Formats: sequence, C-alpha cells, structure tokens
Amino acid sequence: MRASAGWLRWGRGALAALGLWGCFAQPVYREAFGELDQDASGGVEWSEFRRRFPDAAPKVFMEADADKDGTLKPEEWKLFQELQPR
Ligand SMILES: [Ca+2]
Ligand SMILES: [Ca+2]
Repeated sequence: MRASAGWLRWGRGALAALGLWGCFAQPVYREAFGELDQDASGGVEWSEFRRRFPDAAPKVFMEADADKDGTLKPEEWKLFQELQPR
C-alpha cells in the first residue's frame, strides 16, 4: 500500500515537472499558417510542424490539433496562437 502511494506521488511529480518543462521550452508560435504548410496542402502535418519547430513536443501539436485528425487547419492554428501567452 505504502509503495503504491509512493509511486503515485512520484508520478504526479514527474507530470508536474514535464508540465513546467513544457512551459519553459515552448518556442513562440508566431508563424503564419502559410509558412508552416510548406506543401500547400491546406493542413499542417506533424512533419511540417516539426521542421519549423524542431524543439516542440508532440503534445503541443496535439493540443493545437483540436479535432485530432492529425493535421492543423488554419482555424486550429489561429485558435492555438490566440491561446498562447504573449
Ligand atoms: Ca501540408
Ligand atoms: Ca485538425
């Protein structure tokens, strides 16, 4: 019992640390949609996103991809930018 509580606490701590790291490591997402969508397919795929933001965590892309279809549409990117701290 005691051991599992310890693991739980460790898990929470690790999650908090990851969250903090995410905040500090976050680049500024000011790029226009057209600059990200390099093949002009109308959507930004993870590979395009990563090319532009090599340090970005997959979590960031997943957050921006509001409908979880694996690509960012202009509306999704715009909304994501509006949610970013300035
Ligand atoms: Ca594309
Ligand atoms: Ca999407």
